Amino acid sequence: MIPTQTLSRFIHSKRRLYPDSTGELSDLLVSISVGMKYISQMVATAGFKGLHGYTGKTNSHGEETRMLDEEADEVLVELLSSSRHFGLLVSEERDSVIETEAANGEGKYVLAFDPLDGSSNIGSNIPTGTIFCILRKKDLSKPASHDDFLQPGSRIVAAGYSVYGAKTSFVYSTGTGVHGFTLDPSLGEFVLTDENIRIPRNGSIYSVNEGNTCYWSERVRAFVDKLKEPTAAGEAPYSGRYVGSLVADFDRTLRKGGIFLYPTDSRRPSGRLRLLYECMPLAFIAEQAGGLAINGPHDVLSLIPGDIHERSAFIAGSEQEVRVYRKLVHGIE
Ligand code: P6P
Repeated sequence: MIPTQTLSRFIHSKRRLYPDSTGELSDLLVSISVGMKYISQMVATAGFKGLHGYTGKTNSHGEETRMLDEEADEVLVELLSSSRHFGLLVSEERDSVIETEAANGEGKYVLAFDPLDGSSNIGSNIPTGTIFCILRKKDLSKPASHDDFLQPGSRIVAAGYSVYGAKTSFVYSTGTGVHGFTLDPSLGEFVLTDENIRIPRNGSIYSVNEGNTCYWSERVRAFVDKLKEPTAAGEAPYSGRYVGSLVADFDRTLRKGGIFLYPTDSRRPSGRLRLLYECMPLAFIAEQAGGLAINGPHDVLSLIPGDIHERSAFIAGSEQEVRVYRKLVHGIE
């Protein structure tokens, strides 16, 4: 049977549910998926094109940038700036907001993305990915501004991520469920492989960098230790899985259930992951799939970034485990 539900056909079929939709959002998602195809190719061929190395420059966070980070960033900025749907862009790789080709009045949306998350793993063939979220401008009658990125995640209109691994997958939501696609290299198309992904209510895997244990609070340590013990009912302890690439760890948690956690610690009191273009988009996906995503005491989607590169704690996954975490660590039901 030939794969018929390509991404474009699926997105446009969903659009028919909203007769008054302009199709702009559908067009955006297809544009983003084109960028992901380019990046998938770049990642797959980086090894013999000598693109695994560093550029010798540092990004706005003082981190050494890899050639692939820069290449992925440039592909997305060029593609999405010319789409004229976005008033402004934000990339992890750039200090400030990025102007686009949208004339002043154009561009109902703003887009924030991490062009190549996990790129530090690229040399060892560990999965990497692109993460994005789309917000509607606060005032459609005005040109986009920096302030349009400082909105709560509950205002996201679409979000998603890709995983460049053994296969290239693309997972997105526009607020009506989470859908997963796989790139068919022979077609050059993303084909629907998982319609309406639901995260299991609980799981048996926990995902955290245990190298940070000595920096955690006592309560975080107690929570993780508890996962490693057989339960009173005699159930086996959780399995530990940590890739060190957010998209890979999150995607496994989304599909298998359990919990991913990157809490604050004494070294990183504000957290390690980026709120706007890592935590918020993945929180949107987690909630759309029936899971939860918190920064500890608060739902990630209720947070308003104070800065486009703000960091946050991120605990996400099955409803049961995330609720137990919030109760044990923060005393919140
Ligand atoms: P740590 C990769 O550099 C990244 O930004 C995420 O993809 C990943 O979840 C995290 O950092 C890993 O951080 O401190 O465990 O190495």
